[in-house]
Amino acid sequence: MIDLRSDTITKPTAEMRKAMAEAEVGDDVYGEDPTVNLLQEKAAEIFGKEAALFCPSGSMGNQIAVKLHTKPGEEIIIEERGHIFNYEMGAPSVVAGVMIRSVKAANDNGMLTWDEIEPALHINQPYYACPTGLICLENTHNFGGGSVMSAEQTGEIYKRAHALDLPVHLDGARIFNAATALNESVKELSRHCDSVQFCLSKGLGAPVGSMLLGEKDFIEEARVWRKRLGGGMRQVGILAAAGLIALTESPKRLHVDHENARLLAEGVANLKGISIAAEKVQTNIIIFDVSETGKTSAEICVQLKEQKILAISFGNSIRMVTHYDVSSEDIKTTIKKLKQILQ
Ligand code: TLP
Repeated sequence: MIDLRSDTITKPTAEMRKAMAEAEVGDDVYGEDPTVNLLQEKAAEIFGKEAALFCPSGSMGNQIAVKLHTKPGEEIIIEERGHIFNYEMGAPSVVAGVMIRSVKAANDNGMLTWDEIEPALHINQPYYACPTGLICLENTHNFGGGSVMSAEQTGEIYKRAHALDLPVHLDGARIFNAATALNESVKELSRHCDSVQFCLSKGLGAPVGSMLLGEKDFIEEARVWRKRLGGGMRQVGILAAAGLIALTESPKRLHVDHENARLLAEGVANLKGISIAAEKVQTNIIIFDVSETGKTSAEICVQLKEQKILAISFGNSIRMVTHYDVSSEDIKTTIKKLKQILQ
């Protein structure tokens, strides 16, 4: 199978499995797992944040952040295609008791500007308006096609938000991909946010885990909420050991995934009925519209599966994600098979 459904499907490398087998462990609920502690210290150092918390998933990291930054009855602002809004099963309303005010970015890459955010805010409004409590950004923007937001763009939003006492949370599930594409450090890209979540288990290849980072007090409180949500893990150094390799080694090769994604985008852009601006593909995600092919996206995905290629369909589009288990040969095969299906 050539599995292009997501970079979440990556399997741990031999090096990760060895480190997992040999990991020193302790009870992390008591804060006594040395490998988890090392991972948290290392992540905080790399991101230039005071502290970090190892979470079971990106969703949990995001939801703890939303909970801690807001009060029930408030609104959070997020781009219309944002993951926290669409793919976390309404958790902001369940966990934090907040509503979501989504804003559609004019740019189809999903990146919001302050001019788009500002009219959606409820600040200093009459008491019966629902007050804004948080702005959530996403970098890379998954359903914006893996698009990237520069430190300047984030900085502008952060500066304006802070002038209004509004915190900013960054869903940086794939922030290392953004850093690679922009040739920028993750520290710089997450400087302008009060908290950031990134995933070890996507393109970085760890089997499980995400990190939530922020100020020391925020992370102490996040530890309480992680446990409350059932995310207190015990001898979890076996997972943190893989996470340490993901954090320090895997970013070095992400450019290969980006090259493969570009190759794939250029290949499919030439196929009849497919619409994608290949030159806009910046990281490891490509999303293309198939409405002019005469087939639905679901039909195409079924036919791809018969050819041992997996992709995800939604609406009129198909998403394909490159990762280290996909080679440039696999990309060529995918383009060839897709061409046959569309003929
Ligand atoms: N994204 C998954 C699916 O849920 C869509 C994927 O295959 O891309 N933030 C962003 C931007 C994400 O893309 C994801 C996962 C998450 C958060 C949640 O991470 P997990 O799956 O660890 O809860």
